[in-house]
Amino acid sequence: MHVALAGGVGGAKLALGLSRVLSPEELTVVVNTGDDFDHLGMRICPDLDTVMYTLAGMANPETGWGVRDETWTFMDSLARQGGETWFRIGDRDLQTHITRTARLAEGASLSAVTAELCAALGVAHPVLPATDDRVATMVRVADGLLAFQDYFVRLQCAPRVEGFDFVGAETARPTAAVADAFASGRVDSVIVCPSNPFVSIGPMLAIPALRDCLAERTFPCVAVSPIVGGAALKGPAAKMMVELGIGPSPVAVADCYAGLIDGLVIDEADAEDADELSDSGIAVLVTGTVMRSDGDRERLASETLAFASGL
Ligand code: FO1
Repeated sequence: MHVALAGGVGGAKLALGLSRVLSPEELTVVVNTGDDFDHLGMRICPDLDTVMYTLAGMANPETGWGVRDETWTFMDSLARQGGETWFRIGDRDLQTHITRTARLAEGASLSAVTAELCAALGVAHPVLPATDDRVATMVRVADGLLAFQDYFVRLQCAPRVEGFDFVGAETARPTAAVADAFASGRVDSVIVCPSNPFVSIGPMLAIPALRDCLAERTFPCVAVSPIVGGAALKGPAAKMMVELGIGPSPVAVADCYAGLIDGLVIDEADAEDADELSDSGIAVLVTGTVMRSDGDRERLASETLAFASGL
């Protein structure tokens, strides 16, 4: 069995590629919950939904998040009534948040609700929240702390970041399904998807028992760099690295995962970083990592799996 750790849009793309070359018995996708928040009375779990919609073939191709062929009647009505519209929830997406919120209020765990939502959308591969406990990513800026979606969506990642806090992570436990997967002795490899190392993968690695699974691994763990040619394909990873004074480069990505990965997949545009990575003891695969088509996603998934199995 292979375990993929995934966050937002970039992570979901590789998770889709992996799901096309591995059966549901062969792949488990563990997803970040640090972005989750309560908004308009609903529990929103952006990364779980991005992975779920992507694997269901329903993701909005323009944004990567939300649902394709979306309509915005709910947002328009909300705007007319003077409601908060900085976080855009489409009509087709709305039902997911309502169902999740209602089931959580009934006492169901996030794991159970996620499994129900995935089953209803025909997603066969296990999509597991990293934890059923609340973990909230906070962004440290000059003025104090910003809740993640305030930073990411409302302020469009404009403030300069000084660091991150993952509130609740220290006492959070991996879900039973995640713990069972790692305890099964059946893990062939862990693939860290090309998600933002700080805010998509970081909150999961801040959960002590999950971090220990990687730190004490008996299987290969490889990451795919989300930084290509000094830029992030999507999102603020490169901007964050510059503001934190550590990059942006695949070497900086490897530093984020120090002691937790055996190999890094980097883009041909960053081939000159290969020697420095190898010298630091990280195996390197140089290939095309930009996923424009499903063919790209499958090829990168197959190459990453083959790379991991050779370590
Ligand atoms: N991202 C945005 O940039 N703007 C939005 O209005 C927005 C709404 C939204 C609604 C539901 C959902 O599941 C995701 C949504 N996202 C939006 C994406 C999301 O906030 C981020 O991509 C992730 O949290 C980062 O991985």
